[in-house]
Amino acid sequence: MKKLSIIGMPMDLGQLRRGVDMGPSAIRYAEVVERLKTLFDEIEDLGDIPVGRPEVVIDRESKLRNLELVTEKNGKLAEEVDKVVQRGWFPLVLGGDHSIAIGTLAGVSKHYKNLGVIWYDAHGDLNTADTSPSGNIHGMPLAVSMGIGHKMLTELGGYCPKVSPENIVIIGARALDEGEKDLIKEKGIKVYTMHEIDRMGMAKVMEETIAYLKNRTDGVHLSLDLDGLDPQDAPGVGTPVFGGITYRESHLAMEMLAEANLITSAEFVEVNPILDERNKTAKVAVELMGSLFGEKLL
Ligand code: HAR
Ligand code: MN
Ligand code: MN
Ligand code: MN
Repeated sequence: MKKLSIIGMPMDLGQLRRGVDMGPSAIRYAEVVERLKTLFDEIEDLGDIPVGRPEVVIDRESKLRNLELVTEKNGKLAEEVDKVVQRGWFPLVLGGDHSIAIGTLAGVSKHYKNLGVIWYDAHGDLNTADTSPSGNIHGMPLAVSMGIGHKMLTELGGYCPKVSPENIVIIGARALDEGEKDLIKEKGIKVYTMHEIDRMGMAKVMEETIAYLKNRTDGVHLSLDLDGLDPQDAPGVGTPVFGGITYRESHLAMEMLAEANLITSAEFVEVNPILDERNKTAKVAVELMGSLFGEKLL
């Protein structure tokens, strides 16, 4: 029985641009349930985790902006995701800024001995308070999940780390900060930057990624930041970076993941409908979900 559980996480506290809290609504408006319902035996939408009215409390100064609230809300997300996995359903989390990966992974990872993570993103999200140029926690979740960062975040869910560096594959990177580059080298994290994608082609990148993770993990989480795609295809994101993965390449990547039957949980993040063009980015997200969950062209 294939069962899909959708959870909305309207979080915008991990960065400074308002609007990404409406990501889950935009994705639902793009008919995510309708699109995916034939691909599963059962599908449920659990609604949104309440995040509140962050405009009132937004902290513009800290090196770890909104640390307490980001921790608290991610704790709630982790509990929900944990319950979904426990019931044997596939958790699909709709963001929200990328800080929500801290909660998703805290909920998922306890169910696996050796969780793998595919981080599909223009960014590494490998900063700490010391290396971050912004203080924005959405630039930190992958480091946090490896156990690197503020204790409140790394200890979420009561265990640490959530994922080990050799089980991570980053795809689409093209805007890495110096501290992130150092950490990648120090930990030996596998990264396919845009250079490798251009050079090898997406098919080869995904073949290698799948072979690499299949051997060493007992589950794989897909954390897909829509800014991994080129801004022409996904304009509705807070931190767009030119020269990204195309719409077609992204479909191919999702189709290959579906064929490999590799992914056990997923999140689609950073959709900001205020910055979007007629909900294009949310629609792209839903189409990619279709491919990820096994939609066929023929
Ligand atoms: N690396 C920068 C920072 O840490 C920018 C992060 C951009 N944010 C994201 N994450 N959308 O992928 O501030
Ligand atoms: Mn990201
Ligand atoms: Mn990003
Ligand atoms: Mn398609």
